[in-house]
Amino acid sequence: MKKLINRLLLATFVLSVCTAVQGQPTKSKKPNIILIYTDDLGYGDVGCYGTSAIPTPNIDRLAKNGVRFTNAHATSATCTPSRFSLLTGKYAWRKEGTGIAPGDASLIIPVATTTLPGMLQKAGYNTAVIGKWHLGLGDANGADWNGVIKPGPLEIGFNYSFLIPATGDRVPCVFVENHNVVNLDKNDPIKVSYTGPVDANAPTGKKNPELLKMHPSHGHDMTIVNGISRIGYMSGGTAALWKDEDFANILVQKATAYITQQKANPFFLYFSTHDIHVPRVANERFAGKSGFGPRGDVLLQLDWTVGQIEEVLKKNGLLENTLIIFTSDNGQVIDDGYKDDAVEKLGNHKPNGIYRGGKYSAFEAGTRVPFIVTWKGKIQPGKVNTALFSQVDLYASLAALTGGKVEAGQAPDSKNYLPVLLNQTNKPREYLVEQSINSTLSLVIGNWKYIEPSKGPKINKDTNTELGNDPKPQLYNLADDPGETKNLAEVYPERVAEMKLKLDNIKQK
Ligand code: NG6
Ligand code: CA
Repeated sequence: MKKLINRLLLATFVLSVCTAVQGQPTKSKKPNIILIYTDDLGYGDVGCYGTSAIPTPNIDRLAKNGVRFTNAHATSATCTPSRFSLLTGKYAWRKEGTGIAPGDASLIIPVATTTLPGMLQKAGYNTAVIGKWHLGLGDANGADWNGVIKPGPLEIGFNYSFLIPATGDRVPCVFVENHNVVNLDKNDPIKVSYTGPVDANAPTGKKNPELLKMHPSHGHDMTIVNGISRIGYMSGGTAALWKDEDFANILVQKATAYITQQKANPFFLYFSTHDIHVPRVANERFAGKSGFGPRGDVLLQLDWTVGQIEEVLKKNGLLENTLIIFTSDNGQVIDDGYKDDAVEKLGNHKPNGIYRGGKYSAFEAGTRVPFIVTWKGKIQPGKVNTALFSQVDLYASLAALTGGKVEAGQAPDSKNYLPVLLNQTNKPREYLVEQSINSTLSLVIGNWKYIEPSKGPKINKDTNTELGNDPKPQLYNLADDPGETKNLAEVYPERVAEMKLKLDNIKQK
């Protein structure tokens, strides 16, 4: 009965949003949507998830004012495939070339796709991406960093973009606004290569460690920008080079400007923070403040960022009409390639919570991430939702919320779980697929998790992450054993066979 009432309430609510829109001229009645997509934030990195030693009051307030999910997942344990799935509603493992993208990759989302922002655009939204992109830019020849950089976000459904093109640790270390590098001096053109140095005389992290303010622990020993060596080689573009210390400030400024400008329209902002990815270089306001080294400092900075976004919404009177979703693209990692004291200063902070693995892994901490949703006056405050939920469902769920349309052939893996998103039910997804770095797939149904056999390595030695690979099938009961310590595959061979079959069918879909 309660369920039925909830459903009716939801139907009336969605209907009233939509009729208000159809009934003109109350265009702004459609809710704004802000998706705060953080980078490498672990399940336990946030105060309200119970195992963080680092205060995150602003993020915790989102949870206090909204709903906190305990079983929500990114689709993948790394960035590019998670973002691909989020924006297309399609599992990345269905498409070749969607693994971690090099900084000179071409746009990996075909321009014919109606993406999540594209769908919202058609439903009357102004759309923006601000922050980390990491989905490639340019055509098959790659991006023309010195000219018009396209196709990119503007060609796949965004009205505005301000990007860290790949990651903070990959060249080119410049911002791209819409189709152009910001502050580019035409007389100092940018050259980028991922195969070898573009300027044989230029210092690199490998040759010139004396020039570094942060040293690599693995990889990351190529071109030096701002005293930090990166992945890949670049030269030129000196006036355009970023300072890592400014990332959070600049992204907040851009988001504030966008929200303020668009306040009369329904808007969708995909706000993709650099924090807490490497290199972890906090602004001086946060550097040294956490007591947990740079990783803790950028976590404070991320929390500040979230507070700023809420503040600008409040200032513009938008909190009642804005759905805020806060989550991460994959789980935590401690040493991801720089000697930044993250291991040494971890102390009693538990970025994994009770889960095993981490970024890159098939174990739960690869994809189970913080997921918080607030909407003042619409979502009951202070609730916890235990439903199994996938970020791949944001596409269809947000379509349902906004009167948008999932067109035939688009978003094939996305299902409408709007009632879950708004915490009107905790009906779980029927099943969920997780993808690890080496594309080992896991299937979760209810409390059961099946990890398919894989010849991949057991451990990522560089990051010291258990990857969850095993040549034998694995089966875990996540209710009894959330830490995935007891492989029950030999105890329940029939369940293993069933889940294998189901996964094979999903793969072939
Ligand atoms: C890895 C990088 C790591 C990080 C990751 C992508 C090395 C040795 N490691 O290849 O530092 O950049 O790619 O992270 O280069 S993600 O969050 O964008 O997926
Ligand atoms: Ca990431």
